[in-house]
Amino acid sequence: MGKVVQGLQSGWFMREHDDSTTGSWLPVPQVPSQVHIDLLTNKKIPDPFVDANELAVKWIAEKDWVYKTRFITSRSSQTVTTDLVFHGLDTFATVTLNGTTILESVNMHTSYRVNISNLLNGTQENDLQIVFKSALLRGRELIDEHPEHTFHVRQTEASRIPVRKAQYNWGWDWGPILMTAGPWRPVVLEQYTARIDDIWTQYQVSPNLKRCSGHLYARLGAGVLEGDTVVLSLVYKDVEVVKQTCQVGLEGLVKTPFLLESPSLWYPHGYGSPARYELSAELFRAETKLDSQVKLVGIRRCELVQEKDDYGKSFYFRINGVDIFAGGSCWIPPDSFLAQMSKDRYVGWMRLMVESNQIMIRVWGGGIYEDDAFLDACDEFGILVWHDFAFACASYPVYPSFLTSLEEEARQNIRRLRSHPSVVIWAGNNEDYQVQERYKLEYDPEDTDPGSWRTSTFPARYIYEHLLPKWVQEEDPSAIYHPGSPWGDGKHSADPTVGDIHQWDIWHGQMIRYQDCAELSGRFVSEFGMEAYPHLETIRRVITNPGQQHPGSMMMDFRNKAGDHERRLMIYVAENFLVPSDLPSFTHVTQVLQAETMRYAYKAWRRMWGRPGARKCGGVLVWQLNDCWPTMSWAIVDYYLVKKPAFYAISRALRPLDVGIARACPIWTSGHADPMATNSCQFDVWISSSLQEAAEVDLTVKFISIRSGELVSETITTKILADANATTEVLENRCVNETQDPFIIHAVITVGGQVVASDTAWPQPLKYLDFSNRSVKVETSPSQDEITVSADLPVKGFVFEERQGLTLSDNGFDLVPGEKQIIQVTQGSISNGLGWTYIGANRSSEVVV
Ligand code: BMA
Repeated sequence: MGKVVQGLQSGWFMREHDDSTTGSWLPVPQVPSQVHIDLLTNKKIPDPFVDANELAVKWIAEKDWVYKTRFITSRSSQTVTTDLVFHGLDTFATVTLNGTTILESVNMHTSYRVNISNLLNGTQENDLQIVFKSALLRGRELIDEHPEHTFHVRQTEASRIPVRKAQYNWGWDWGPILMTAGPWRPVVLEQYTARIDDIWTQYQVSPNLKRCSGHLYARLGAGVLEGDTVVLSLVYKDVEVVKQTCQVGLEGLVKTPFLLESPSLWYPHGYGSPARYELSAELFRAETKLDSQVKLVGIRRCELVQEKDDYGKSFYFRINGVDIFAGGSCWIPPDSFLAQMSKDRYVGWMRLMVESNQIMIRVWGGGIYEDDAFLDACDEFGILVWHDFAFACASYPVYPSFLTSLEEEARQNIRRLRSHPSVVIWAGNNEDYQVQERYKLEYDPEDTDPGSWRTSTFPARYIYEHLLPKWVQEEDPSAIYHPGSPWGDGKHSADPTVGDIHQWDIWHGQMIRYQDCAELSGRFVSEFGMEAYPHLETIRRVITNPGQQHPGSMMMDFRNKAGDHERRLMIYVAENFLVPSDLPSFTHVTQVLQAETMRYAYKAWRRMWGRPGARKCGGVLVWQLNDCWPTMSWAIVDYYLVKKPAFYAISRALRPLDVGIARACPIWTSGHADPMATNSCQFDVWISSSLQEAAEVDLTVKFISIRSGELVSETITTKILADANATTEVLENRCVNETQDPFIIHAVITVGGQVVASDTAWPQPLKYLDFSNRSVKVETSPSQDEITVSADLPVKGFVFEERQGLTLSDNGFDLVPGEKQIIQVTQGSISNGLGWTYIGANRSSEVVV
């Protein structure tokens, strides 16, 4: 008999365990779910995302919760096994079936399978009940139970450390404290005679990419007998390239070797197509098919190039022999209530990556092991995934029960992720080595004895440098493992010569000016960021009192969770802009600030991609792509998928062929705010290319007065051959005639007469410039799907006020006299108007298209 799978999605009820707050059982519309979702649906709590309701729902964290349902199994017989599979329980769960405890779970990141064949009520209904204990209180108890360990923590309270639950639930510097509980991933009933547990491949692609050799595997689950057969096959575009019938042996594992000539390789977007093969296994007993499994897999050759060079040791990815500059983003959990994430929302997020030329996404360790929908989308769209293990900003313990739970968690997730071609690196943790440095915990790079790490004051080294690499090696031998993010061969985690760094001397730390990015690179910058407000619609939606809708109000400060955000944001704003106090103008300047930071950073660090043998910087990942609720944070796209101008700045800086201008900012080195220093003339121009062939490029560089729009110096035109996959320096240390008249430097590159990229360098800081009389024109096509923007004089930071459901082809750009910006409205409508503004605009009249 074949396998029958039945999702237990409906017919659930929930309530507080001791019944005192919620009263009777509340209907649960669907599982997966979490308590806040169901309490909100049943109108028992206000929306936790609105105003200060986060505080009004705080009590939920200290309660125990219970979910229950009933189900009938369609078949039962001696030869049929019935399992209940819990793909995710959040977190301390006791599961009973017909009154018998069948599972006690302690780990949100692990799935559980329980054979319930002997507990079923025949053809009658079965009662399933899951009690979720307060993870907050249990975490506090666990700390008390383990006095041998010091639970050092950065970000929120230490009770999160011993609990294997998404760490951001305890709150983070961009997220609320919302302690979830519930069946957060599907609950499924499976009935079968025998089953396939997992299928996967292990392979190697030859250096010349002409051959792929390896094995197809299937691990078999309960019910399988010696003599059963498994047909393993690999199909590409309907053509069977491998097919093998294997006899099942005692060990419950079958494998077959394969060799592919000229395999169709999986490429990240922009480099080729993300080809995938269909891997399948069918389990037979004589002629009867008992089970089957199918998976899309990809084949690629993946290397992390760490070689000694003039700058230290390189750190960059090479996929299918091509060096790839990994420009992209860091990713946090996309919702405070993950059970409400849909596949479509995941796909929507990943589309944004492709739209903005981003090639890599880093799944940050304070969240979860990402959903299959996320990974499938990355595979399909050709996005590289850097995945942290689920540890962040703390000193984790190594007591036996913690390690046992962790081993199951790690192995399961490595297995789940190993067939995804998008996943190119595992990192042991997020910033836990910084905790070791900060608290001066024991760490001797010369000490190679894992046993002594385990008993040191930084015992988690035993996890990151011994256990995790061992488990990765055993489950997925070709996977790349890196002990932490950041980490560099045991040197200081901020060492710019080795490994990856998190560059937080912009915003945090020394609060260095973003204009000085070029001095702040590393071999791979896996985090850096700048805060900005989301667009007005998002703010007004969640801060409902108009009297609170202004910078510095209590509700605005409450929503922004970043420590010292009031000071830090204001310093960066005040250094660069005249400080407005109304919400629309302040929102705008923070957005331009963030976009400027992105322009400086991505352009400067991509320039350091250099050329083969001199790849000084291998990638840049902004902190952070997304938000888990509507807030002011470092996100470049808000919770509702509304893009901030920084999104477009990154998109431009990562174009396959891009031009960059670096212009000196002598004012800050001289300390004199004199006009000559502000209006510096010294500049460089370069071209960044990720193309696989050299490109003939025409470059034009103009020097345009900000006051009059006239040229202040002779235009430079030149033809260049931009090297393939490299940086081509074009003009270095150039100067034009010094003038008191502030001017922009504007570079445009064309290929075959088509404009492919431009860049504009402004005198710094922007606040000294006179932006009066810009004569900005905004015209909409009769069909309202195209907007044309132009100005008589140079304009900085033109921004349309975006909103949910509206998609524009560009935003947050500069205007140069004589050049029109043509924007497509690709989704949504602007028939109700669309606000816009720019630096120095008169905001007193809200301008609409
Ligand atoms: C990094 C991250 C997060 C944090 C962010 C902003 O260091 O790893 O822990 O949210 O900075 O402070």
